[in-house]
Amino acid sequence: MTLEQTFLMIKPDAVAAGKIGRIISRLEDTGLKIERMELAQLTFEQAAANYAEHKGKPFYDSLIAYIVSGPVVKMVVSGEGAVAACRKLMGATDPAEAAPGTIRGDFGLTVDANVMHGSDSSASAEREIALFFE
Ligand code: DAT
Ligand code: MG
Repeated sequence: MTLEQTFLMIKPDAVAAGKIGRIISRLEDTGLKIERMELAQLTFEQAAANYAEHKGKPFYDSLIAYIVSGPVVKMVVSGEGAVAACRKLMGATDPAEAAPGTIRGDFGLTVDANVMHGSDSSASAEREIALFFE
């Protein structure tokens, strides 16, 4: 394992529903360190860049509309193996399939409002941190 940074985002549904504190507690409870954190309204350009790999898929337009629909909490989080650790804490993409005890499993119901985003690799993390913080 190596000390890594990852990019996380609490999505509009979870911010609107007042789940920020409980989600952040789970990150801190495992020993991950929050290095940067900001409440922000994403621009359309940031949303499109973050989800470029999904352009053309049936859910793309609604995904972009959703992610800019209200404030999000964007974060840089660090720790040993932080990318994989955060993906594990988040659980499967679809909350209906995410295990109980995971953030998506416990705080979400449907894939179109699935509570959190987390980088899927160190390369994605580097790109996303630059996109959202630099
Ligand atoms: P993840 O967010 O777990 O990395 P992803 O990169 O495959 O998942 O998809 C990005 C986001 O797009 C996901 O968080 C929610 C949305 N999404 C994915 N598949 C979907 C689907 N079949 N229907 C609706 N939204 C979907
Ligand atoms: Mg992804």
